[in-house]
Amino acid sequence: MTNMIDLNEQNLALLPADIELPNYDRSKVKAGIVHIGVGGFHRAHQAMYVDQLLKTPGNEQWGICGVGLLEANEGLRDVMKKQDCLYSLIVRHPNGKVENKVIGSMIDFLYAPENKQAVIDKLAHSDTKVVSLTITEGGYNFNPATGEFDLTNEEILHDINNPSDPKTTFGYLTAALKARKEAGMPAFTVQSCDNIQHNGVMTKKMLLAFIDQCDVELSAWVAQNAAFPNGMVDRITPVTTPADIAHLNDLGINDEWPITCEAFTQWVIEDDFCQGRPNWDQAGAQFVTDVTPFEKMKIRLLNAGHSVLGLLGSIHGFATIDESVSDPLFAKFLRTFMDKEVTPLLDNLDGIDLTEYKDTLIERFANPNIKDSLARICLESSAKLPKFLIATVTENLEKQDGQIELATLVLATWCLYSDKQVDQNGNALEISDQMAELLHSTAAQTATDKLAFLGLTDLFGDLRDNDVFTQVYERAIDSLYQDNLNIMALMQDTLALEKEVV
Ligand code: CS2
Repeated sequence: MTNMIDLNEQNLALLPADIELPNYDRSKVKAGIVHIGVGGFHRAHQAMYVDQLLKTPGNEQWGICGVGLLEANEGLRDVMKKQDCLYSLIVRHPNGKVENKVIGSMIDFLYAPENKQAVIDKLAHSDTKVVSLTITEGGYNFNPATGEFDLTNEEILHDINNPSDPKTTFGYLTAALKARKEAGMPAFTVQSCDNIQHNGVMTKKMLLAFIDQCDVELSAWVAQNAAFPNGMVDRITPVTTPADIAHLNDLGINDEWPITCEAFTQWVIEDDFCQGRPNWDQAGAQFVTDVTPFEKMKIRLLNAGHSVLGLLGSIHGFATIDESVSDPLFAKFLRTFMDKEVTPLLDNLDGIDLTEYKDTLIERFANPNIKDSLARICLESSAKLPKFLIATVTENLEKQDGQIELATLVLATWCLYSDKQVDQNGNALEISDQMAELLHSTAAQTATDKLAFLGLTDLFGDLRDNDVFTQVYERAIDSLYQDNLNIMALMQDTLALEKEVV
């Protein structure tokens, strides 16, 4: 298309009338929030809430400065620079309705590898009141089985020994907090927006464990002065595809990195901030005193549900979540997993109808306009499954009548997936996991030791020693490793084994 308009500050007024624009003066916005990890999710979620808020005068102190710590963020830096940190958010409803917005809440972006000190200075700046994080489940550097900080990680060791040349989030936060303490300034709130239960508590524990290695006095000061609210975040945000860029091109806009997301969005936050906070509730978020029941419900149903479809669907040869859940057997398997293996573990939630929540989840997964790839869902499974799924199996094993058949089939499927790395038709799977090599070499021993995969005790804890579990797991492995695997037949058989809940 000719006459396409490049997305940037100067061109905002030239964009087509049906695009929602940041109708506030961005030059007046200050960065009260520094956000580490500017992935698609942050751009579809928190940055959208802030954008919404900035539309009401009086909130100018709550703009966002994005930070990319990874060398992989170089491309994002270039686009952010070119586009004055503006990007389009394409919101796709299940009925085909599409809303196109330009989000203006990010006012600056720092690419850490090119200037580490600039990032430390920004974090230490007096305007910075909240440092928010989407660094993925793996970024918190805890051992999934023990929940303790992993001091064997090489980058962490590097940061402990080189405080002025950090690589990890912990190194940066520590350098900035130290500078603030020395300058007699207040600390900041560290707000995790990742899918970890008690993400604030976890962030605090990990950060203090790191600082303890460097400066015990600083650690005590941070424990006293910083705040770490827990929160539950939710919005399905698939990976941006060329089709999303083409969609905007068709509207006459040249945006090199738009974000697509579903219409649903939720953010439940514990109101625990040490230096003030944006009134996110005015943009649709919810403040609560205890987020525990919300986060458990979301992680154990939505995120685990994704993993169930992700692993089984990958072996079947499906490519996306909507494709998987539109198969009636997959939908039944998912719903039975939710109803019989997860729901009995969830606390009562005042004002939330769990049946309705699960119905909505299935509808969201089925949204045909959100092509959420199974490759994205299965990405970094080793950091996700211990919290999303293995915790459910462990809790069920502790209960007298807990059911584990379906989740165990998924775990055994993860073994097959890591071992063979192909679907049941022999097509290669795209696997990306920090632990990929170890997962593969361990799973590859299954032929001689059916329980070999469970030897990864950092992930599975002591499940290998639990006879009730290993019996179910071994049966699943036997069926999965048969010639001419038919995963659907196996899912059907497994469903038949699930007992009726009384
Ligand atoms: C997904 C999440 O990464 C995953 O496995 O389950 O990214 C999920 O889409 C979001 O948490 C939705 O809020």
